[in-house]
Amino acid sequence: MNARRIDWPNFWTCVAVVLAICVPLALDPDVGGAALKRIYAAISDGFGILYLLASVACIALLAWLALGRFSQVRLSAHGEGPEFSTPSWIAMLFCGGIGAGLMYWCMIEWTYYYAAPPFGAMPRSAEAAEWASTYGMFHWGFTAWAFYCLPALAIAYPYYRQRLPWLRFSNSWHRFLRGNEFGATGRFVDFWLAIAIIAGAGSSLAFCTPMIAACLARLAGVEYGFGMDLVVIALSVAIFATSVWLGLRRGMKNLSDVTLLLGFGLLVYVLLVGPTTFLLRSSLNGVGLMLQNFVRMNFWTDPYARSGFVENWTIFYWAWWISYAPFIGLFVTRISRGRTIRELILGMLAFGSLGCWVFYMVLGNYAMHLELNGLLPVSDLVVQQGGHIAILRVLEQLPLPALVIAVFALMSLAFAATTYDAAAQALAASQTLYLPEGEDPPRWLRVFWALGVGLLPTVLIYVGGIEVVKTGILVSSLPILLICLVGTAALLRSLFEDHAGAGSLPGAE
Ligand code: NM2
Repeated sequence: MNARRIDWPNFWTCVAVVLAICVPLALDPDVGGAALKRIYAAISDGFGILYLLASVACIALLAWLALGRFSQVRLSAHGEGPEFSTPSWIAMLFCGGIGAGLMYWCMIEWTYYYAAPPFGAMPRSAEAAEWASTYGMFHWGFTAWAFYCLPALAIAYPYYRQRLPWLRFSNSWHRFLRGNEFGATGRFVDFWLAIAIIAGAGSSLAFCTPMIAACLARLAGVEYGFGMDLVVIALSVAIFATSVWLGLRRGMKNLSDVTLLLGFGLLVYVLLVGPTTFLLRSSLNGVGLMLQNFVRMNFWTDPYARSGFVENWTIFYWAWWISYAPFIGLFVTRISRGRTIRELILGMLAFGSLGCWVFYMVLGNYAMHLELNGLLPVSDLVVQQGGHIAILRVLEQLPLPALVIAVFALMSLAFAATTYDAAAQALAASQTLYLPEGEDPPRWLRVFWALGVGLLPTVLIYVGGIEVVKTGILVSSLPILLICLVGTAALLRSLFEDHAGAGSLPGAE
């Protein structure tokens, strides 16, 4: 392997940043955890409005791009058509963008909103329940996928139209970097991609590890504890490290297909054996409420009551999607050659959202049904014993609980492994200079980052609490948000320059 191909300064800065955060946190969790909570409050209070403005601007811009004069521009150099069939492209979009984090949050997100609802509703009232079953879908809906879509376009457009020989996050700045892609600015952009992947993907692992561990402990008939968390981390890191080592990229792809099938199988099962009518009613109701209030929810800054709902939830979610966005953008670019701008936008926003919603509709509303009918105090379980235990108890209520828990745990484990496989690949690629098409970054680098992404959640779980995880996401996403603003400006400038003729139908050549 040619050592010169590795971007050593980028690599070592990343390692130093991860260690500088993890070591003090591990040594003094109390002080570190409290400091992180203060940082979260300061950023969400001071910069939160930026995230909300960005969400509104992003939706408006994508609507214009999908419907306006550039909608037919193709992401290919000579107007050639799509590389993958539409159904498999949609499945890849969804699988690539979503991981085990969805499995965790779809089950229990509503409990937080039921206890502390938005828009001044009474906690635990019928109105609170309405918002509770709606808001999760909003946080995993159009706006969220819009945050994925815009950076994807900004990376894919120069990559395909200018036929760039490398696929890096700094491609989105290509219009402004011309000729200096490997200078300090371009490298800084790629460096932040790495930090955001570690924070974003590490957080998914931090959320889902205790959940998988609790399920496995129940199946094995042992007590759940931190040791079990470590077993799960070791297991998921081992799965993706092995796949990286053996080059099982196809294997991982098949695994994610099987995972998706298992997931939808579980949804159909719960819909049929669960309270079918209630699930259908609450789902339809939730979608209606969200569509009706879509503008309000996007624009809601809560300036008078200052309940903290927006800072605690909406801004946290937007930050999480933003921190994942460049990483997903690189993946989406790889699979979207030949798609038009309109196809990419509508495909991501419509099918991405729909895929997330069905999990919230079935699993989230099923859990809520248990609480509303006095069958299981899910909200109390979340507060007292944590989301992972609450999820396990919810699954136990279904017929054939052992089978359901096994399927759920397997699925989450596979989701985690595929997400981290992609994360390790993207991290290693961002630190490899001059990566020719079709070639992978060095194997040791991929395995190293597979382990690196595992380290952060171990420390976060130890320090404890989702607040800490949320802070990591928020801090890492702020520079990404600013980088994406510049990337969007570059995209627009290139579009206007490349298709200057009035009334021209670009890409139709
Ligand atoms: N996002 C979609 O764990 C996951 O589901 C990965 C998380 C960014 C909130 C994606």
